[in-house]
Amino acid sequence: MSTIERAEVLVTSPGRTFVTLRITTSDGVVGLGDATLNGRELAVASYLRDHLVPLLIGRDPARIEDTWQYLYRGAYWRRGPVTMTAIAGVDTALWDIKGKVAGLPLYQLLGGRCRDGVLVYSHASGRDVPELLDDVERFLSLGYKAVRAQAAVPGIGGTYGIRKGAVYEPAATELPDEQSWDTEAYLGFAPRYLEAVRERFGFGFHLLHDVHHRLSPIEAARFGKDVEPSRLFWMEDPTPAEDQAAFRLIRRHTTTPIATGEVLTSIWDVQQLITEQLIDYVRTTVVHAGGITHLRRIVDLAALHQVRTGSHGATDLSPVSMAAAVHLDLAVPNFGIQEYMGHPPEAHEVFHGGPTLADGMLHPSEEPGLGVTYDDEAAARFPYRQRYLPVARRLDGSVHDW
Ligand code: GCO
Ligand code: MG
Repeated sequence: MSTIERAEVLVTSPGRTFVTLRITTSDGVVGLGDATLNGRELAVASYLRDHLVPLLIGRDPARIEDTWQYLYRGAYWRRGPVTMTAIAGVDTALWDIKGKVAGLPLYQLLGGRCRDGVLVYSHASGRDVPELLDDVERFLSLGYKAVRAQAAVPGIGGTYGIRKGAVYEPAATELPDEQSWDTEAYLGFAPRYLEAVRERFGFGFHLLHDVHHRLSPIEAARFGKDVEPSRLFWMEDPTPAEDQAAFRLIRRHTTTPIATGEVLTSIWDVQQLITEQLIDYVRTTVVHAGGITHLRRIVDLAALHQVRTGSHGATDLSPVSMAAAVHLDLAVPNFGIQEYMGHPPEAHEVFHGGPTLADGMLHPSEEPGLGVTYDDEAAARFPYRQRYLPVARRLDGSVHDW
């Protein structure tokens, strides 16, 4: 029997930080799993290195479900981003190994293709409306069929989702950047620029918008009603995601589709959202929701209730996660859309291979497993740098959801 011989926790910061678990079997097969938790990444590195790696050595790499149950139930302490991201790293690496042993790309092990390619959306942003419109034009001319639009709210310093350099990275400072927030200013401004996007470019593509947990349920209801004429593909995280029952109120008032779940980590955290049909798209991911084994369970529950997938795919999900996401997206019947922001060029010096983009769709690698390799020499050129996500304060100085 082949056994797990080595499990290494690799931390590197090529443009931004990634935590990767690399498992090597006694037969010399190597599997990769992403275990990145932006701004709290070393907690996962320690969870893996100090608590999970000793449990993995000597185990049968083929027993993916059993390993998942062993690590989850065996911890006694349930759920939560650190635990679920660490388990995801192990689970993804074991699926990579299984694909390599079978000589098949991962999507074949998950049931094979359900579609020709994976529809993605990318991020257009601007410091003002003209800059946003230019950015939307850029993505449409690149062939994207779906674009998320965010513009900085005038008069408040800095907000989420606005790209500064070539690639958006919110965890950019050594200590958390303090940004300000004004709900009324946002509610007056955001619906107008979404209208401006539709006026200029029409309705022949999907338009998305991320509210980033900033509104109360009744404010989110007002926002959803207000943007109905712009026919959004979705409004994302209209209110903090952990309050599942709050989505009932939003639902009662608007037909704007709702997506949530990028910060949620288990089937229990999305159960009410899905079974009560309070959302249209579930944004849980391979990396933060316990790996392929657990995310597949969430996706199946969602399918029963006509909820589709719309997995998080920001720059903080490594190329390993993105590859895993695309294999799963290709193979599940209730796929909706995949977020895809790309990565800084340095990240591609460390991670080679992975999905390719053509006509607004991602296509997985046909290599066995995930199809991504890790370059140790390149990684050594990008030592770990600590960076934090920002925090937001209301105009009166009190802390708001970032
Ligand atoms: C998105 C997200 C991100 C997050 C980021 C936090 O929808 O893409 O909201 O951009 O802010 O992943 O690290
Ligand atoms: Mg988001």
